[in-house]
Amino acid sequence: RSLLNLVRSLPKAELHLHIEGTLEPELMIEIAKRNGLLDSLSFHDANAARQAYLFKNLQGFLNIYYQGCNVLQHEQDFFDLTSAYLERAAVEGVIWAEIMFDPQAHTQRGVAFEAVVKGISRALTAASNSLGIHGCLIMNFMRDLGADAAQKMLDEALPFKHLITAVGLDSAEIGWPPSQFKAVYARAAHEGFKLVAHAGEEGPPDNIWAAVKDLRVSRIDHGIRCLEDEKLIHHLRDTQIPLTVCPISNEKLKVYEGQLSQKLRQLLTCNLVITLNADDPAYFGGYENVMAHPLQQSYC
Ligand code: ES4
Ligand code: ZN
Repeated sequence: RSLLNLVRSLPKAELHLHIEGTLEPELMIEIAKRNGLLDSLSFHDANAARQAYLFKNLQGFLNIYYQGCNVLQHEQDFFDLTSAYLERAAVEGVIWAEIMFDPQAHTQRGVAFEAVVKGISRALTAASNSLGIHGCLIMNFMRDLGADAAQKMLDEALPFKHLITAVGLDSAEIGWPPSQFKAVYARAAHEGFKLVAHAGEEGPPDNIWAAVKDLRVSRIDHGIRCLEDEKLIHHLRDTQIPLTVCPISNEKLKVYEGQLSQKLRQLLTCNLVITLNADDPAYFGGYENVMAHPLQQSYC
């Protein structure tokens, strides 16, 4: 227990967190009310929402996650969402947070790109001044909207380039191999963005190879299925490309068979660079306080 407290008190970095995945039901309801959207929610109190958060797979989660996104309409909504997360993370000892967001989930519904990026970024600046938590933004392309839509989003992002550090790739993985996004990643690199991508979460190890070789990412989000490919393990070890692992998310989305604790131990014994992260804590639980989770306690 004292080790647990020690870990809690340590300064931590969060490297894989979807800001839309931190939208707690209470705030979702509050924002829905002020935007006149309460009737659009399939639940009317926070407990009912949490009970609906039982997922069979990644797609089952994504459907509920994008539905939750629909209440976010104005810059103030994105500001409030991000401020609430940063306050909570600061209390849990996070001093550096790389915040992912899905612009297309909002621009598709007619929300201005500017409202999204300015709301999130203004909250981060405010928290840097008041809470001592710092960080940066990672803008994700949604894989299942395809490469042309990704190119359009990159165009929209260019005027706000100074506010965004990296691009990433998320949403459904199966059926959307990274190679399709080679051109948009090359352009993003040319524009000065750092590159990351979700790969090997639900999809096969080949997606990790493609993210590394075709997209030229410097970090893999999830990447846990590298364990099925020995050559890939050696490559990740030799290049020290980090994996931002999200054990609670993997458990809640049942992304693979077998024991998760076993998988984490394997990643460590292969001498891979891995970090522990929250992913979508409003839906999966966890936040940065992952050490409080029984799964992680076995590592203390
Ligand atoms: C996500 Cl867990 C996960 N996987 C892929 N895309 C995502 N977007 C938000 N959470
Ligand atoms: Zn993720």
